[in-house]
Amino acid sequence: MAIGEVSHTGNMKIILLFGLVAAVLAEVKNFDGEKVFRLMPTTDDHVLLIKELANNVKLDFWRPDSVDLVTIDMAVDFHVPLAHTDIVYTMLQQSGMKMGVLIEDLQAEMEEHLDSRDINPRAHSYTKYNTWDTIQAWIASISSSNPELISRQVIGNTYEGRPMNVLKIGRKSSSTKPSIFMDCGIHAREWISTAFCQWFVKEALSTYGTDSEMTSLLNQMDVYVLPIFNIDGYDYTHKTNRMWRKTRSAQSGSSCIGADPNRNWNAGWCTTGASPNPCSDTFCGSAPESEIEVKNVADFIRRNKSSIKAYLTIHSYSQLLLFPYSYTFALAEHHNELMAVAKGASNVLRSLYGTEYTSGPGAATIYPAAGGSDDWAYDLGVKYSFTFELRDTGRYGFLLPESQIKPTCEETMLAVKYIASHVQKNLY
Ligand code: DDK
Ligand code: ZN
Ligand code: ZN
Repeated sequence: MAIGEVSHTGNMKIILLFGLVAAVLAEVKNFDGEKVFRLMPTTDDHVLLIKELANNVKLDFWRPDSVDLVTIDMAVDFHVPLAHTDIVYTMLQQSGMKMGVLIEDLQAEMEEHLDSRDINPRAHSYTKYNTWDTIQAWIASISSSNPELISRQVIGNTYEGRPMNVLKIGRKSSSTKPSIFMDCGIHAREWISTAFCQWFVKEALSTYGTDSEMTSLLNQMDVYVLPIFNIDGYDYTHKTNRMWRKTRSAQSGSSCIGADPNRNWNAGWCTTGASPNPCSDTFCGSAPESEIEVKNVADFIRRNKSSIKAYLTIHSYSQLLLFPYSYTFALAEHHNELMAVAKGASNVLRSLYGTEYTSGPGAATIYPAAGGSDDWAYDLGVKYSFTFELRDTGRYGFLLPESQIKPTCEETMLAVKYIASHVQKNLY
């Protein structure tokens, strides 16, 4: 065809193609020019102002996880939709509250945090943020890689029907061994958490037989790993909204979607630091275990209650190592021992790259929050129950660059192994 001549059907195809691409792109939330603010409320008026702002503008709270949890003298990080940036900025400036901008352009940061140089986006890598499809394929292949050390079981499906796989790692034995249960990815946007469970499985398999601590652990105990708890939410953060936290379940009487899977456990359920409003990011759900993912895991832990000696749950961000309670300020029966273990684990974590962690009971260390998995497991009788909040402290927040996956996982491994060896020495 000569230059200048136009093929009509070819044009139509191109137009259709553009339309399709635009439609697909339109579904992905764009965060161009949107900012993340860090505030330091030091008076009751400051706190009131933040609550008032949140009442009028849909703020996306990063830390704490909802406006209901904001109190005096805590760092408060939130992401502001573009349309409200100017008014929020002006009101904050007038209040005299100490404030700064953590992230200038969320979209730019979002593109930058995928900084791994791995070229094949579909291949699994321990140093990048894998999609659910890639993780699912990885689960299948790693669990059949070494039948002497690893097996898997499906403990149920998610709300949208995805299979929840628990990997069991430990030397095969004819009798039931004492065990540790660890989950990652309760919250969808906390991608470093999900990366850690994959790293842990790889390290456990590859250092068994050479690392004496790991060898002894896997000889005597089993470690159950749920690499990704909130699969529906995680998939949604990859495909539609990077900042999603909750499950993806429908809520009767509301157009808002999902409940907070770390407010949905039967432990002081919805009494503090959780919201009865389905539109809140800390919505406790319609009842304890209303979320099928929570029910599946709770059932698994109840079924294996006599063997499970420790429960570890991995979140981000803030660099904290927490233990019960969060639903009350009352100290746990084993407070002193849990505090000593948390401090020991934080010290060994820091020894690698100097990363500082704060340890303590949830209510006093981060905020009162009922319905959490750690409190539930503890009250069920799992004494060694810990919540990790991994890197960082807010520079990147949930958008921790892929280049930090390796150091974060390496240092976290030391803490997890420290806790595991304490558990192993104190079997009960
Ligand atoms: O769920 C939360 O808000 C954070 C992790 Se993003 C943990 C809060 C402390 C443990 C609650 N049982
Ligand atoms: Zn979390
Ligand atoms: Zn968190």
